[in-house]
Amino acid sequence: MSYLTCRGQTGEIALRNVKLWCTAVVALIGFLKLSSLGHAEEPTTNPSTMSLDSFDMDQPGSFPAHWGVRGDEATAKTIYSIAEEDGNRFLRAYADKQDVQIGITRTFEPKQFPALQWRWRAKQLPTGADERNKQTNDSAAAVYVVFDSTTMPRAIKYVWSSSLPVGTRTKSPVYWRSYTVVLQSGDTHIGKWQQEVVNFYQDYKDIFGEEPGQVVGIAVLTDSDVTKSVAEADYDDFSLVTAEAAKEARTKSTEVQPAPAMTNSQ
Ligand SMILES: [Ca+2]
Ligand SMILES: [Ca+2]
Repeated sequence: MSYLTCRGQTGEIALRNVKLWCTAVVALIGFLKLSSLGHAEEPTTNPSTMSLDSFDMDQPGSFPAHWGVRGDEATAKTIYSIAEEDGNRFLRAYADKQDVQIGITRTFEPKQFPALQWRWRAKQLPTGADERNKQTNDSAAAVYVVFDSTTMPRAIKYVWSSSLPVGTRTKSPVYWRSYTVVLQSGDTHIGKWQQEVVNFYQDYKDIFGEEPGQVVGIAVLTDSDVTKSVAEADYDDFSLVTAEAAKEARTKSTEVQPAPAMTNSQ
């Protein structure tokens, strides 16, 4: 049985001129949009951060332009769409007994940008979910950092868990090369934007006991299929950051308000 099948498509812009569309059996990313780290949706003058996506250039109601789908594309489009509040656009996910992952590919050395920051807001927790067991492995929100390979990647899955305590680290019950790390738990902060920053480089070394290879992508998943419930969450402002910038970010409050939109023009 073939582990991975791919089909190529024409890319939409020069820096993303090769786009491979992959379907993996159990791999954590089945999407692949090749691009250099040098590409970011928005240019930044701050070398300590590299914006991956703020969604501010996407049309409300649309599927996020720079993201690929693992699994059924039509289903993904019913789960993930751009929403707008107070002039800020962000990624909204609403999964009704569904489980489809979407992601964005950036290939780079993790020592260069060892940390990822974003903000998220769980709005509905999948009922009875517990990421330790296959039968209950759903999360209101999850952000993956995918390493080493697109065919047999290792991954760290940062979750907003329905039930597991913050700080829990557990091996995935469905994919042996992935570990789950709990950043938020239950309804303590539900409905409120939470700022996160993770040093995935250090987490990789702690979890897998060796130096990572290249990062190959970032993915998100809001899922509720095995608990047959509903999961709902919003995501925004994904950026890569240097270790120094991540240290500064950690000292800030975890509860944040949406940033003003960069622009409303398209
Ligand atoms: Ca935004
Ligand atoms: Ca699931």
